Amino acid sequence: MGLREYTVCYPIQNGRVLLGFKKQGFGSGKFAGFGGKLEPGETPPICAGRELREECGLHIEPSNGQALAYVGALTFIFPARPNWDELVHAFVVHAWQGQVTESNEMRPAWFALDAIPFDQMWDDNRYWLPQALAGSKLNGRFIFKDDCQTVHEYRLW
Ligand code: 6U4
Repeated sequence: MGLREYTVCYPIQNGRVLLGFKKQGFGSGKFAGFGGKLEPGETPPICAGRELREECGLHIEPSNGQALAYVGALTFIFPARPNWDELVHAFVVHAWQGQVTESNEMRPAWFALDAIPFDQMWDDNRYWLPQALAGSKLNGRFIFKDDCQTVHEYRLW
């Protein structure tokens, strides 16, 4: 069986990134990008757009080919909890419509690109997110320690 697939996306504008403080579910209590599980039949970009709308109210115009930029695929492995293993398709969002709105799941907040709260995010973010927000395409594989919170080792390519 393949890994469960998710998306995560990060809106950026004017030197700032929009993150969400996750109020419930997997990763609650952390700041994270917006995203969730691929539904049957969804492509990663469609899932990314749906989750962005559901979680913070922003709408991506499908006809704008520049709006959503694919970063790459990130694999997260939790040896202590194999049922958490996942493949996450990451995106940067450059254009949208609508107003940022709090949802049941996420409280959105803007952060300057040089003041991202890595200590309150998934530990892997510090290793790949700055490059991704700067425009790099990258894939990664992260293996977490038995605490399921700290990156034990990782590879980017
Ligand atoms: P359910 O409850 O399954 O309907 P859903 O919104 O589909 O919720 P959710 O919120 O559990 O899924 O998705 C998890 C989110 O967390 C996805 O956007 C992927 C992201 N994520 C999980 N592990 C991550 C990690 N190590 N680093 C990261 N994002 C991660 O940056």
